[in-house]
Amino acid sequence: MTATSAKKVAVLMGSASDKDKMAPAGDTLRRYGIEVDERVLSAHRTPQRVADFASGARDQGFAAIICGAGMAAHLAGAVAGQTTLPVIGVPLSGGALNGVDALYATVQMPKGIPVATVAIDGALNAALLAVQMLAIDDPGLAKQLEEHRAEMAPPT
Ligand code: RP5
Repeated sequence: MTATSAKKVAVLMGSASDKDKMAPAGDTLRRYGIEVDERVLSAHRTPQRVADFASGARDQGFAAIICGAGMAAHLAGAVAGQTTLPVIGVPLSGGALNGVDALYATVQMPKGIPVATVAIDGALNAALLAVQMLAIDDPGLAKQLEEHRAEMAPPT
């Protein structure tokens, strides 16, 4: 399958305990009519499953992969190392450092393997970024994004 026509995005999270914080990603993608596949996959608890999923994601028709994880958050980097699809990292709050650890772990990728990192608990923005990627060659999605922006604008 060619990725250019894909309208499917994966939303991965490191633990079932991340579900509430990652819910805005799936909700937002569905609002734009994009198919979502949400999975709990851990870079340290289930590393082989992460590798298997990420290395096959392009052939499975995914266009982008959103990864949310907290604490020593390796998930986005581990996924990015197994695919050339765009990977968007969501550092999650919690633990002794309340998300600053996850932010640094997610954003500070060494050169060559990028992870587009959003704010701590920024699952909604991660989804919007994925929609914007899909909208590059989809005028319908681009129009939806423009309408959404107009809704957010303060009244004049
Ligand atoms: C990370 O550790 C997960 O992404 C989660 O944010 C955090 C705590 O996980 P649990 O101990 O609640 O499973 O791997």
